[in-house]
Amino acid sequence: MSTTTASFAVEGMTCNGCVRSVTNAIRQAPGVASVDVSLGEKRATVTYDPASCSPAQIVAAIVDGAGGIMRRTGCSAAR
Ligand SMILES: [Cu+2]
Repeated sequence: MSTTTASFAVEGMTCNGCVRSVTNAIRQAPGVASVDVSLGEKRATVTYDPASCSPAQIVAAIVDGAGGIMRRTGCSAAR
């Protein structure tokens, strides 16, 4: 499969637990080959197969999978 790499701004991460949540959420999107989430840069770099996934699906995966967690501050560092 041929892959492409894109990076996405991810706001609201405060600790490595958030990084893990975001990483796991992105891995749920179809066609994702690798995920690198940077807490310091507030950024997720995703390598994926553009034939089976779109950037919008990756954004949706982040929002659905991790956005709720972070919005509720379900983050140990934030409590
Ligand atoms: Cu956290």
